[in-house]
Amino acid sequence: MPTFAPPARALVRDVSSSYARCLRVDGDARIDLGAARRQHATYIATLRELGVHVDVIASDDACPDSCFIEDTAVLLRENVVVTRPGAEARRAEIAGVAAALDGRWRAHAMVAPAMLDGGDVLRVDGRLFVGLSSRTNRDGADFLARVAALDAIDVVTVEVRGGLHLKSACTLASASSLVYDPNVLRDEDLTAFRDAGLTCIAASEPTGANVLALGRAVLVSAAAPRTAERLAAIGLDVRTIDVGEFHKGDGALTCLSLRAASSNAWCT
Ligand code: CIR
Repeated sequence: MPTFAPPARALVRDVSSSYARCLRVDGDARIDLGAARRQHATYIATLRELGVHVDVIASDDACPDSCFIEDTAVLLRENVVVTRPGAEARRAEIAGVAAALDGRWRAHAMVAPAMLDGGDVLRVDGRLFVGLSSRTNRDGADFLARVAALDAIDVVTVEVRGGLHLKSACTLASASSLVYDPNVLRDEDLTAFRDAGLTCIAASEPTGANVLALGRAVLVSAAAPRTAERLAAIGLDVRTIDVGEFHKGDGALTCLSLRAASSNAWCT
């Protein structure tokens, strides 16, 4: 049985000089590129401090959203799905990421009409919960399910009724606990997660629902101090980091990396 462990490796992508033109719901939110780059550097340094080997792909100035690399690929065991992102404006990001994935995985490029963003894919051990959202359709979930089956990983779909992605509304804080935004997910939406053995913890702040579990440590946004306190109270090693400039672009902690498990382990 594989154990839950921090990823052995993570792939991140530098913040594009055009990041201030990223897709976002609140077009009035003024993005500070310099602050975004500093926050991104801290994110990378924190992963490294926690023992994760981080590779950084150069940014693409033609792709404002390219730092949100999680959406572009789903790393499985031997296989990787290179996605077809739901937003057409983001599809040019794929080439740079596909080129950076080394020969460790067999790559499967998603084809139309399938579309899927990695932010809709929540891994819990040998299962992927896939959110059907404005960015991920059933063809995308089916494509992922076919590839995941090659690695003996199964797929369960979940309706995403609010927010951008499934993982904007819920993420793992540890192997056995899930934090969620109670404004987006109702009690009945949590049944599938509870059935998978997860304890569901309501995040006190919406930005608290996207955390990044790295073994016993968990990264929490500095914008979610009460969620951080709650997770510390259940014994997790909470690291708060400021990702405010990425919240302005509708992103958070998981979306800034693609994570690869070490052998005989799984990670979020
Ligand atoms: C977008 O709208 O696609 C980006 N501005 C934000 C993507 C965030 N991705 C993620 O949470 N996985």
